[in-house]
Amino acid sequence: MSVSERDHAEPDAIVVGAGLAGLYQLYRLRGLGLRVRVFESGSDVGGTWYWNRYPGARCDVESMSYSYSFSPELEQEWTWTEKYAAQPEILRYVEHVAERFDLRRDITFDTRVTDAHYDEHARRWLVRTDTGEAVSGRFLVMATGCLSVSKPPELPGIERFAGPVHHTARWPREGVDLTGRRVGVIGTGSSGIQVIPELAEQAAELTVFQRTPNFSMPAFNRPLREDEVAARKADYRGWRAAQRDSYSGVPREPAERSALDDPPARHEETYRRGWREGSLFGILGSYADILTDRAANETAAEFVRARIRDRVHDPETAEKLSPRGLPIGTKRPCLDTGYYETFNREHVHLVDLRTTPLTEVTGTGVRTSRREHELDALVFATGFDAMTGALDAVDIRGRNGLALREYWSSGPRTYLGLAVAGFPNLFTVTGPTSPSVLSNMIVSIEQHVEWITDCLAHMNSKGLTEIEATERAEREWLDHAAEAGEATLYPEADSWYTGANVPGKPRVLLAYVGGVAAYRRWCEQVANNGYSGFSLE
Ligand code: N01
Repeated sequence: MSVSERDHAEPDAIVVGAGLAGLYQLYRLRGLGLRVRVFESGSDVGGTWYWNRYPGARCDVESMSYSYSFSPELEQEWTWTEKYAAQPEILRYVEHVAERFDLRRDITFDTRVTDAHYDEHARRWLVRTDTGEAVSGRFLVMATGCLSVSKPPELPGIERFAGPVHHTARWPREGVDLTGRRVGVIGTGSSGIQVIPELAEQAAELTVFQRTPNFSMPAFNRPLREDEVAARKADYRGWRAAQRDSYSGVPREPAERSALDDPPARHEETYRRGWREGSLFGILGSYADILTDRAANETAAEFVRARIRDRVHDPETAEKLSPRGLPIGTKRPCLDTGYYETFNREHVHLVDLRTTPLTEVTGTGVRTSRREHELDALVFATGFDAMTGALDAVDIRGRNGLALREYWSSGPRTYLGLAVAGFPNLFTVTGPTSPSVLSNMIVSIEQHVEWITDCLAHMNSKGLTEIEATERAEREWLDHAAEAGEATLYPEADSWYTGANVPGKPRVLLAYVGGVAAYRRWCEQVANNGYSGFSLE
C-alpha cells in the first residue's frame, strides 16, 4: 500500500477527544500497530486544561501524582514547579506530551463528532463530524471527559444583559480584563472558589451570588522544593504502584477508626493534622466512616465550619458561607487559596440566593427578591452536565439503531463504566459508574486506556472483530455499583455526582465508590477470565 493510500485508508479505531485520555489512547493504540483517527473540538490538545483557562484554574490533586505514569523518561524529564499545578503549567505538560510522542499528526482539531452509528453488518462505527467528514472505524473510543459540557444557568432575562458574560469552562484564550469593572459571579463550586479570589484582585466591585455554600479547605499551595522532586523522581515506580493500589489514586494510609469512637478533643487534634496537609483527603481521610455515617460526618463538617468562622471576620457572612444539611464530601469539596478571606475585603459582596432568590437578569445587572445589583460583567461558574453530557451530545446508535440517549433515559447503563450492552466495539474512558471523578482522574484514565488496549490486542491475536457487554453483566455491575453507593452518604447530596444539577436529569450516583484498587482488580479479573461478561466474536 502506498503512503497516500494508507493515509486515506479507514482507521481501525476512532477516538473522540484529545485530552489526557484521548492522547494516551492514541499513543497506546498506535503501539498496537492500529491506524487511529482522533477528533477534537478544540483547536489543540488538552481537553479540560485547554478549555478551563479562567484565572485561578488549578488542579487540586498534587502535580507529581497528577501526571502520566506510562513513560519513565517523561517522568524524569518533566519537572513540576508547584505542589498544585496551575492550568497553564498543566497545559504546557499536555502539549509537551503531544510533541514528545508525535501525537498531533493523527488528530483532527476544530472538529466535533456529531453522530456515531454502528453498522452491524460491517461491524464498524460510522462517524460524522460537524465539518462534514464521514469516517468509519472498527472501534470507537469516547475519551470525551467527565466534565466537558459546560452548563450555563437558566436565568430569566439573560439575553438582555449588555455586558460580557463568560463561563469559566469556556474562558477566552486571549484572557479577559475585568480591571475596574463591577463583576458578578454565579456559582461557588470548585471553579467559583478558584476564580473568585482572582477576580477580586481585578474588579472594582465583586458580587458573588451563592445558591449553595460548599466546603472548602486551604490548599497550602507552594513551590516544590528540589529535594522533594528528586526524591519522588528517584522512586516514581514505587509511587505509581502505590497510586494504583490506593482507594483514590492518591496513596494514603486508610483510616481505620470511627470518628464516633473519639471524644471531641481527639477530633480536633485529628482534624487539625488533616487540615495542615492541604489536600482533599486530609479531613475526609481522617476517619473510616466520614463518608458512610452521618454523625461521624458531622464532626468533620463542624470542624470545617469552625475554620470558616476563623477565616471570615463578619459572623453573618461566615454563617452564609457555611454549608448546613449537606454531608461534607458528598458534594465535591474544594481546595482554595484565600477563598473565604476574599469576603473580608470591602469591595467583595456575598448575596445569598437562598434567602433572596435571583428573579431576573436586567440589561445592567442582576435583580434578586431584595434589590438590583448593577454589574458590568457576569461570570458563570455554574458547572457541567457531568459524566453523561458529552456522550449524550453525540448521536450514538448501537444495534437496531438504538440511541444511547434513549437507552440511558433513566440513567446511564454501562458494564464497568467502560462498555454498554447493545453498543458493540464502543468504549467509554472513565465512563459513568467507573471510579472516574471520585479518583485521581489520570490514574483512572490510564487504567481504562490500558484495559481497552489489552482488550483490542487480545481480539487481534484471536482474530475477533466484535466485543459487546452482555445485558446480564451490565445489570449485575449496575446493581453492585448502586449497592456500593447506597452504603455511603453520596446519594444524600444534590450535586453533579448524582445529576441533581441538571434539571430533568435522572438522579443516579454517576461514579463508582468502590475505589481505584478494588475496581482495577475487578477489571483485571474480567480480562483474565477471557473477558467475562462480554460476548466476543
Ligand atoms: O461546578 P459545580 P464547578 N443559579 O457544579 C451554582 C471539577 N473541578 O465548575 O450547588 C445559581 O461544582 C451551583 O449551585 P448549587 C471538580 O470535580 C476541579 O465549580 O447547584 N447558582 C454551584 O455552586 C468540580 O466539582 C477543579 O446550588 C447556580 C455552582 O454553580 C467540578 O469540576 C476546578 C445555578 C456549580 O458548581 C465542577 O466544578 C474546577 C443557578 N441557576 C472544577 N446553576 C480543581 O481541580 C448552578 N449554580 C480544583
